[in-house]
Amino acid sequence: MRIVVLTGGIGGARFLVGVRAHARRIGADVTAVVNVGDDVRLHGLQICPDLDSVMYTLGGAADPERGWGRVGETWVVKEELARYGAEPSWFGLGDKDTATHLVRTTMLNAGYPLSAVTAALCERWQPGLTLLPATDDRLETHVVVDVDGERKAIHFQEWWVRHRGAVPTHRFVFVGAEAAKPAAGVLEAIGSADVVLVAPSNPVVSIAPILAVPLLKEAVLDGPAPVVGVSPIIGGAPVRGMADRCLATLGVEVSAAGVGGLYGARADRGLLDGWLVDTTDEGTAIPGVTTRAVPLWMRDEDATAAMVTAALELAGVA
Ligand code: GDP
Ligand code: FO1
Ligand code: CA
Repeated sequence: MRIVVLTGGIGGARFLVGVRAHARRIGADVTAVVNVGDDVRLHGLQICPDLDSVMYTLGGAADPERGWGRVGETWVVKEELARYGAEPSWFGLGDKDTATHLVRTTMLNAGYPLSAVTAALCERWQPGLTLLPATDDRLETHVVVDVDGERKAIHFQEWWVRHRGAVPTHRFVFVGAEAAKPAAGVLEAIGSADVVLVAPSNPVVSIAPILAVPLLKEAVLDGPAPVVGVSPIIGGAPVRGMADRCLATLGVEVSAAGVGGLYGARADRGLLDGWLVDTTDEGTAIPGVTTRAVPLWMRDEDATAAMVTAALELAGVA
């Protein structure tokens, strides 16, 4: 069996730990198609937060408390940059993490596409599945906000990290998405998949930028594989992060039903055949989508693998 997972950073990474466990048991092949909208170039370095969250988590090197970056991290580079007054001071580059960005940026500058660079970085981390960026082209999420009485578009990282989303927010723009092509290997993976899973990632700033790549979205919507999503919202709140703020910007209710409705039914040119919600949200109904309620707290690998089993059952491929 071939499984494709659309994913963002930490929520998606934890889900992939369960996907990998299940896949090992049944001998399945897994490809993760990862959001690149969070990517940013700072201090001359190309930083890919979601790809790195997935790579470090699956490689056993992620910091579990912080939710991003490396466990056992040190911050000498950050402190030294601050002493130079080098901006942005609100974004923390860990020393270990910086090595990743140095290798990545050197390879990108030499002309390698991000998909090839990611494969090279994964030779060290051995994530146990194929990691692909959604696109090798430039695609960045920007956010239209009001700051100091001025309306402007800022990079997603400035909105998320510097402002913690706590500024009047009008919309998210996926700069470059219209012209972006799926990265090498993405269309092949989706076209030969037996099932596409949508991780319990932020629907607005992790999953939407992936689907903003026109040919990628078309491949999923018109492809042969059933599509099953897993709700990141449990009992009317995100488990962590700011999906509530993101959904509010779109005027979408912060609930499993709200996110399921946002994705929509495949029959109506939406994304989903099936929608997995938490038992707390039993009874969630999305027109045209088969829903099922199971525990969705990713406490550990076994609990997460059980979610994956339920998702594959819902897809009819278990
Ligand atoms: P980010 O890119 O690092 O923000 O991570 P993602 O977009 O992949 O995932 C963020 C989402 O993961 C948040 O909206 C959380 O609600 C969701 N999430 C985190 N832990 C859990 C969990 O245990 N269960 C479920 N269902 N969702 C979770
Ligand atoms: N998140 C923060 O809240 N503060 C930081 O200083 C920060 C630095 C950082 C560096 C590399 C990286 O890969 C991620 C980093 N993050 C940081 C996380 C990141 O901003 C967001 O959590 C994601 O982009 C949202 O998915
Ligand atoms: Ca993200």
